Amino acid sequence: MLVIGIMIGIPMALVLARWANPAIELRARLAEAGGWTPADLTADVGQPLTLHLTSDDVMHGFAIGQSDAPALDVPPGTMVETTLTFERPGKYTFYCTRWCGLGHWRMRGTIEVSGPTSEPVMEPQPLYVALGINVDADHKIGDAPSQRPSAERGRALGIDLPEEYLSMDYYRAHSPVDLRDSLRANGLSDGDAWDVVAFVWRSNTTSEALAEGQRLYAANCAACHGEGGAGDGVAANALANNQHDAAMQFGQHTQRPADFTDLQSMLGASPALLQGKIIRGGMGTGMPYWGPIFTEPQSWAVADYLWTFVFQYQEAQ
Ligand code: HEC
Ligand SMILES: [Cu+2]
Repeated sequence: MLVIGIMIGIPMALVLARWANPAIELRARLAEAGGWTPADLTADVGQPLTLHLTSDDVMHGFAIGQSDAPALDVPPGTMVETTLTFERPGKYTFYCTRWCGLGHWRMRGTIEVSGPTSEPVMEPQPLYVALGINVDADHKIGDAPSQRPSAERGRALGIDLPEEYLSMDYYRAHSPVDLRDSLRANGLSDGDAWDVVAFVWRSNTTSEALAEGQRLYAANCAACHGEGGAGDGVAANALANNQHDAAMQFGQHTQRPADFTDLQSMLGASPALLQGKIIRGGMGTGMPYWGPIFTEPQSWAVADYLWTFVFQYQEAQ
């Protein structure tokens, strides 16, 4: 009896465990062919969720937003198994990490994780919302300098700056032109004022954040905004001519990607505005939203990195 019990019981237990938590087959296809199927998954806190990932066309990638877990490659024709366990309830976004064409950015899905204590986690308000910044408003200035301001020249001026301009809170909430105007009112020449602005901007980030920002930019932004930030990535013309797949599928009017080397435009934008546009996206312009993909420090790191196209810093020239 005992032997029979073990012989039947163990396989039964295994079958039951598999049955209670069956692996979910998650198929990847180009966004225009349907993206992820299924795109909406559910899980329970603490319960393993096993996924069998396969691609029906080209190489895709799989990662969960706002997590440190490394991305998985999902090659066509093979099955990749992964098991996820979530510690906190909430809505997680999974996304493709491999450039698979113009619709790549739309290859996203969600995992709704419910838990025993389902009190919603209070998300802090993004800074651009708290400051009432309209991230879609034009912010060009009329009198941009003819060359890129230099943090090194600004530092070398050795100016004793009033304390209020040196805090992170000031930096994130103000545009370079705001600080330029304050410095001019304090008697600095225009050229010196811009260099001091570059120095203050550089003082509010770190080499580590800039390196992280550069990595995120190359992986996620360069295809549209270009390696050098000039708005001339491989997808730029399709966006400008409204041939982007978002335009064709949803009748949206996409635009040319922003040019981060355009001093007139960038010097009128605050870090909060840039980070706000990054997390919220463009709402139909073709600029994707990255809020569910990046952690908060990552979204600031990539915003900090955008200033390397505007100012001459020591690194990342
Ligand atoms: C699929 C193409 C595409 C990708 C990928 C993309 N962008 Fe954009 N982005 C755009 C377009 C188009 C605009 C202009 C329209 C708008 O502002 O909504 C834009 C605008 C912006 C702006 C607003 C600039 C300003 O002066 O107002 C910021 C900031 C920005 N993008 C940052 C990023 C970052 C950072 C990434 C990568 C994490 C990224 N974008 C990825 C297409 C893209
Ligand atoms: Cu893909």
